[in-house]
This record gives sequence, C-alpha cells and structure tokens, in this order.
Amino acid sequence: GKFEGGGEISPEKLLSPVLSAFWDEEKSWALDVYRRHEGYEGLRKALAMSPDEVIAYVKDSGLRGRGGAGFPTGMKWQFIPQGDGKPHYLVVNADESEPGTCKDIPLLFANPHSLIEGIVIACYAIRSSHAFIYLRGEVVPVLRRLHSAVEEAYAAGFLGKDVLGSGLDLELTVHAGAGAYICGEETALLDSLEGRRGQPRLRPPFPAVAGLYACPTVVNNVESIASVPAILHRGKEWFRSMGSEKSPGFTLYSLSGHVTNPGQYEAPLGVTLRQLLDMSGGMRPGHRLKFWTPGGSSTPMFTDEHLDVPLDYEGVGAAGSMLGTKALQCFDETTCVVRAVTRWTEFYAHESCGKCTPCREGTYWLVQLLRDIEAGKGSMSDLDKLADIADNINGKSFCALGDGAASPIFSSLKYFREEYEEHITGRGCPFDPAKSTAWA
Ligand code: L3W
Ligand code: SF4
Repeated sequence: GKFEGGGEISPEKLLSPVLSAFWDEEKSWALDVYRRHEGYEGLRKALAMSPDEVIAYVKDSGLRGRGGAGFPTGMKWQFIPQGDGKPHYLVVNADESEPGTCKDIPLLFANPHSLIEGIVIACYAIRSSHAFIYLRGEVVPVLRRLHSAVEEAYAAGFLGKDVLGSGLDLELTVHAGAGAYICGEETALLDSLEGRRGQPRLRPPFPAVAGLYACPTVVNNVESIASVPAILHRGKEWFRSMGSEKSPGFTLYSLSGHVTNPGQYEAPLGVTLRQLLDMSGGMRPGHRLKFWTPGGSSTPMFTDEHLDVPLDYEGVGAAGSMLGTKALQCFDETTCVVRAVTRWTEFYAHESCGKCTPCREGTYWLVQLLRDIEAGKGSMSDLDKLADIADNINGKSFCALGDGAASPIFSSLKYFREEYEEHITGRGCPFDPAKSTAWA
C-alpha cells in the first residue's frame, strides 16, 4: 500500500534485501560466494567512468550517510579538493557502539566484500590510494574475518597495484580500536587512528579539508560504503525507486529489546515500526510496546503513539526525534523508564571523554540524580534539576555525545513525567525488574 513520505511500497520490495541478501548462505563472507551474487560488478562499472562521474552518480542516487547524521554521501566525496598535491584518505567508521545499534558488525561478519568493493569505488572517485577501516576493538571474530577478506581481495587484484588494470593503486589497512564509544565520533576516530588518545577535534575544519594526518579525508559509515556497489551495478534509478525523494533507497534496521525476533531487517527507508514488527513477529507474546528509540539511545524516544511514523530522515525529524543509526530498541510495559534512562546515562557518563565541562560533569550529576530517584530517594525538585542539567549539556557540549546524553532525559520527562513522580511519591520503583528481561 501507500505510506506517507515513502511512495508506493509493495510487500516484495519490503522483503527483497540487497545488503543482507545472502547472509544465511554457507560461507557468505567468501569472495567466490560474493562474486556469484554479482560481487565486484559495480566496481567494473565505476572504473569505466571517470572519477568525477562516479561522484556525480552517487550524488544523484541520493544516498545519505548511514552512521547517524544522514549527510549526502556524494556531496561529502565532492568536498575533497582535487589537484591539491596532498594524499587523500578514505576512513571507514566501523566503530559501531551506539546503544542498540547492531547492523554494521553483522554486515561485516556476513558480507565483508560489499564493504571492500565500496571502498575501492570510493577511493577511485576521491583519488585516494590508502583506505582504513577503523573497527570496534571488541569484535575480534569480525577483525579476523575482515583480515581474511582483505587478503582475498588483494590476491584477486581488487586491491594493491593497478586495480583491474585501471591505474589505481590502493592499500587497505584494517585497524582495531580499543573500545571507546567516543572513537566513533569522526574526529576522535582520526586522532585514535593517528595513535593519540581519541578525543574530538574542533570542526571546522571538517575532515574533508583536514582529516587524517591533516590531509583531505572522507569518513563514511560501513553501511554507506557497502551500499555503493549495488547502486553502481543496478543503477541510481533503481535505488531511487525505493524510499522517498529526500531519503531514497534501502537500509538496515536493527530490532532489539522485547521483540519476538530481534535482528537486522532490511527495508526501504520510510518503513514504519508497525510494518517492521508485523514482518518480524511483533512484541513478545502477551505484551505491548511502551517506548522505543528510532536510532539508538542518543535519539529522543518515542511511544506507542509513534508506530506509524515513517522511518526516514524527514518523517522521524518531523515527529521530534532523529533517524540516527536506525536502532529500534523496543521496550514493553514491564520496563521502568527511569531505570532504562539511568542505564543509558551511566553509559554516557562512562564514555564521556572528559574534554568539555558540560558533558564530563553533567553526565556525572545526571547519574547521581537518576540513581536517587530510582532508589526512592528523590524529590520533586530533582526533576527540574534533571531538566536543567540536560539543558546545560545540550548544544553546549563540544561534540554530539553530550547532546545524545541529554536526549533520553528530555524525551522521558516529556512522555513519562508521571512515572518519575511515582518513584518520588511512592519512595521507590513501582516495577518488578524480574519481569523485564531487557535489563537482566
Ligand atoms: C564538510 C561541511 N563536511 C558536515 C560532514 C561531517 C560528518 C557528516 C555529518 O554525528 C550523528 C550524531 C550522533 N563540510 C560539513 C561536512 N560535514 N558539514 O557530514 O556531520 P554531523 O555533524 O551532522 O554529524 P556527525 O558528527 O557525523 C553523527 C548520531 O549520529 N548517533 C550516533 C551514532 C553512533 C554511531 C555508531 O556507534 N556507529 O554511528 C545516533 O543517532 O548523535 O548526531 O562526516 O564531517 N560543511
Ligand atoms: Fe568529550 Fe563529552 Fe565533550 Fe564530547 S561532549 S568532547 S564526549 S566531554
């Protein structure tokens, strides 16, 4: 049927995945399996075009960054100055750590060659001869798999000297981080890659102008780059036939929490949570949705009133949140919202890099207040304090981590203020944690 902002959507389209098409095949990660599924055909098409034509093609496709901000990918590539005499770099952000987000790591595990092919295309376009994948450090099996896929690609002539006789020389380095959420922020990632403590840099200059080793650098999310080969191979019109005018194409949604079948679901942008729950088996039996995040805990939460919001950048934005990483964490009526927000805020306090005062101090104080409220030791004035501290973090911090930390405070107070008040007047948490599996 029709859905707002998304144009026509047929059930076949909802269910015909691209990125996740053959994840359940035997050795889906191997080069020969990838090639059986038309792997590296997009690269051949790209190499027959000029680099500028490839940039224009990706720009026309309307592909937007899948790491959270939705910035147009082709435009980012176009920012790289040409003829400047400096090396150019492509850095793939594989530091997936946003709470609830689990799409890049499964993609790398099941189909690493889609990323490698996308990297070769992107490097050809921006005229880069060295690319890096910055991988979240905790996922050692994925690191091993990436290393072996990169080796396969070198052996087959997709990486190294004179890629497929095109004249492009390309080195690809896989680097594992040490497990800090802040290293997913693009400039902290670059500092970490250069061997320093990962802390955000002032922007501007953006990485496109002064990035890795102060040279022009494109930093893109795994899924953004992995989407490029299919766009080249099947065409920008095909890509634009899915999703909406401003948010075209397909994407990976991660469904987690109190759902019957958690996992990765590929669908056109603009699908709704109701549709995703319908196709995946719904909430766990006997329970109903209470609140959820459209894009990880850093994006303002929604309630069951938002089940029909189109999950694209415009739809989620108009409803007062952000699409972010498309991490749909679903909580049912057994979940204490104060406890959930406390847990998230503990995460932000732990992961705050300490560079700026509003976030470093603010997240600490938010945790103290939330723990008191959850334990029945709060007072009504604490709710104003929570909002006041969040207000002093939001928009006043050095990077997006601060804003992300403030967002669950604002949205939970907006939708569930009564539940906070119940904790205060009732001198404790009205929920039985044993009944909620999410926080076990
Ligand atoms: C050149 C300009 N480049 C912007 C580039 C910029 C960046 C991209 C988007 O944060 C969000 C954040 C998290 N010249 C430019 C330019 N750029 N203007 O465009 O930039 P920006 O600042 O809008 O966002 P960001 O810094 O990339 C990302 C949210 O995502 N998030 C968390 C994500 C976490 C993960 C993870 O764990 N994997 O992705 C969740 O929602 O809060 O708002 O490349 O350089 N004039
Ligand atoms: Fe570091 Fe937080 Fe400031 Fe970002 S907002 S620079 S994470 S202290």
